[in-house]
Amino acid sequence: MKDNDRWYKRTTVTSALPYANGPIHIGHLAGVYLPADIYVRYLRSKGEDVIYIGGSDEHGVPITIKARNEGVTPQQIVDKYHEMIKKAFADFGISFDVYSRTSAPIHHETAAEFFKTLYDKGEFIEKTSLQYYDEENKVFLADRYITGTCPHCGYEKAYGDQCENCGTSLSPTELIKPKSALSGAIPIKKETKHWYLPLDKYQGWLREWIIEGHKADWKPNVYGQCKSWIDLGLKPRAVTRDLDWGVKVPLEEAEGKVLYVWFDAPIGYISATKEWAKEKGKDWKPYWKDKDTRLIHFIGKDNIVFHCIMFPSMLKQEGSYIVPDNVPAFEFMNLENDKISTSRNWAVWLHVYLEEFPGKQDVLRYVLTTNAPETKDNDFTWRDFQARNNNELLAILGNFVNRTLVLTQKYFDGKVPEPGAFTDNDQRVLHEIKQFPEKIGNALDNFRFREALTEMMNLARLGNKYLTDSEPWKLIKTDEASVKTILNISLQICANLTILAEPFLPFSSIKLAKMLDIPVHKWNDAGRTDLLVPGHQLNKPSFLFEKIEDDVIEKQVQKLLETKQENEAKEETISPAKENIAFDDWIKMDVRIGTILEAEKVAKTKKLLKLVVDTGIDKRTVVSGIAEQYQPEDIIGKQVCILVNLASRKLKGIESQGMILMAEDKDGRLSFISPDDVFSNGSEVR
Ligand code: B3M
Ligand code: ZN
Repeated sequence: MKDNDRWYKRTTVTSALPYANGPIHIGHLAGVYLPADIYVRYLRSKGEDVIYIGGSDEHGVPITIKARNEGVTPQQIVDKYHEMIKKAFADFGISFDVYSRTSAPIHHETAAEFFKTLYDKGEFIEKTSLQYYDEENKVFLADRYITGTCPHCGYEKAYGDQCENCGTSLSPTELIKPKSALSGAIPIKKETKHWYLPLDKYQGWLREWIIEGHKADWKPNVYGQCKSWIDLGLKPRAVTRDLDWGVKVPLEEAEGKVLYVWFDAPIGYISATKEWAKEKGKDWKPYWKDKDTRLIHFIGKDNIVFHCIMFPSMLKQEGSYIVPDNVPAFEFMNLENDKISTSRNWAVWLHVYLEEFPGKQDVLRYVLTTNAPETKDNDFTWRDFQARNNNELLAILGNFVNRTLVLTQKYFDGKVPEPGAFTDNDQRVLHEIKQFPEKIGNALDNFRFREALTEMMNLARLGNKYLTDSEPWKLIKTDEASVKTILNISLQICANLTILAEPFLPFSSIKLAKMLDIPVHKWNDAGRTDLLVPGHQLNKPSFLFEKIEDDVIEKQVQKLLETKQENEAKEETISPAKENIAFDDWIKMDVRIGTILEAEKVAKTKKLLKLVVDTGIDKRTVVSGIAEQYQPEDIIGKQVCILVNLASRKLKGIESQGMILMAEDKDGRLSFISPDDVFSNGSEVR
């Protein structure tokens, strides 16, 4: 087979391994699994040697946190969601050749062996560093297991890797008053060794392989991200963690350590292939080690660095593997103009959709592909879902097929009629039918799924228009021969649709093939206008699609409205009062009225302003996290309340001597606390 300028024998297609800590939603489908499935079905239809590899990503800290929050083990979490995800994919027609899981023994063996190969080659940098350790639980603390006060905005529940209040990414040692999220105790710092993949060492190869080698065929969003990372300069990346859940590091000295989840997970593609090969009695190696194999990863844009920089570097350094040919990452799908969010239950869950819309898998496949976030984020709305079903699937594809089959039943007892002489219009239509396989195939070869689906629907439009323009229901009275020709050509279009629609609408393709009483032919038969021979007996027609009524959609919109109201209600709850303090504690605080004399933005931060405040006692510098809501020029001269006896600390290299008191409401709006009238600086606040 030829892909642009490269011959290949087979294709290995993977799609990102979803974390087994929650259900699949339409964002996952639109951005990753649906395009991958369409692409694989298309290659299979062309008779190519292709495998589609999937599985659950079952390690990582989010799973251990969910397990701890629910009082169960991580294995119980992944067992529950792995089965749920696997079943939902199967019911939706995501046609994996294997759907495995990274808690499987074959994966632990494969990932450990991969690590050991790189270790034995001396690839890793070994580094000992001080990490926070919880003495009560006798465990090192992963970043998410450390909480404390954000040094930038004072938020007291910041995590060791990020402050969710001001968005600043942090390292655990930056947190003020860090404590263990496991025991609440103050953690100690303890030495620990980890192994690092020296990505900086692969900078040259990555530049040549990606920046020079894939400028033309990788999507701009993918190519651009890789280029900026490489231009920024890559740094060594730790590939081990002090955790007890994951693939154990296969070294004597690494007791209590596991592989970093993003080191082990992509190797899951390889272990899943081994599992598939074992089951099918095939050899897995050609799919990962033969230079005539194409490797294609379908992912969301948040996984680009792992699939274009980290995993290829691992494969390249291991030395016996191929590296990806393409990584067609998609952007994100939003829901009713808001970001899909598992924690806010703001999603259309696949397993719920399948329960509430039985038999309508293809409607969702159609809508999510038509709106696929191929080059920019896109939006799913229930009204659009209804409109696409009623005005496109039903009115064009369904209507054309139904009229053709009903008229053939009515006039010719459901037998394919013998065509007579072709008019110019007939010839034109027959010629156009032949163009569709290439138009659709070319779009799919270049990962342009929306365009490919539109072209498939254009074939149905061609048939619909041909039937409407030629009006066989009128002609039958006077010119039966022409009606035979018209319906024969229309039936050939239906037969072509069973092939060309199959990658996108597999359920409808099978249903239509059954009505025509033919097998779903291979792609190479598409474009033929003799797929149905005269005299062939058709089965009784049924409807491919049905109208979706307003009340059905109203129910879904209402459900989302209730979710939004529940979320707002949660946000509305005022944070509970902190624990009581003694009066003596309060009087230790020295709050004064001060006036802002100067104000400027702090470079490279979104939230921070550097202020000079006249406190009546002195003029001092204070850094304040108010930059997103206040312009420096607007607050010069403003009188504020300032805590003057707060120990000074460095924020972004600036000595901050005190804190401006601000009020913050449930929507995150900020306000100064100012005196009713002009007060002299230094006035005491009690
Ligand atoms: N588990 C999914 C995500 O980041 C992640 C993909 C792994 S693919 C090897 O959403
Ligand atoms: Zn913060």
